[in-house]
Amino acid sequence: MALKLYHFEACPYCEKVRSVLRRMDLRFESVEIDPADRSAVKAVSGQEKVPVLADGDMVVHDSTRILRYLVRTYGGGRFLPDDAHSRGLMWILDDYVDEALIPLVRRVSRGVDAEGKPLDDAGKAALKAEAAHQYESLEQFLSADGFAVSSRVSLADIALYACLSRLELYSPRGIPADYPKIRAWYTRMKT
Ligand SMILES: N[C@@H](CCC(=O)N[C@@H](CS)C(=O)NCC(=O)O)C(=O)O
Repeated sequence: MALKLYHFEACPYCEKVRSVLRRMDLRFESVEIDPADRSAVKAVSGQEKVPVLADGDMVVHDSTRILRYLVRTYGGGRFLPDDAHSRGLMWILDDYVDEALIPLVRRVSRGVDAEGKPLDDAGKAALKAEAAHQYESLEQFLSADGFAVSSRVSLADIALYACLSRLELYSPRGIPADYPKIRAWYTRMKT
């Protein structure tokens, strides 16, 4: 088997890549790492973050770069919208999920600031208000039917779903009930 993925279950960036591999019917060898021990990841990629994809001698780290590599190499055209505007928006959304949403969701669940320092009650309340604002934006953005940037699933949906699915898996609250469009979209992604 040529493809090898270094990852761990709780990692939303890894889930994004696992999901694309599954949806593209690409078989891969799974190297599940201990988040506390990055030695195998460092040895193969020269850095410590997961996911890392090895395809023979080609080693790619960073979930978005891995997606671009997979689409380019194995033809994931059906996950790209047809028109240029929607394609651009798709990559912008992917970046938003990686750089804004995932770090925010993590900080809320851990109750820490951007440097990882514990927040007081006022800080936690401000962070929750920020998360609510992001949910409201997504609620306005997503439609009652269809997907993020077109009528079919694109990489933007997969990135967002990977983030929210880790939340649902590890947080007792999951997606709050007062966001019906997000929940309906989530159900469409699940089925
Ligand atoms: N931008 C990277 C982020 C990857 C990332 O932060 N992965 C986390 C696990 S969910 C990690 O390995 N963190 C270890 C670290 O920050 O040293 C991507 O999209 O792959």
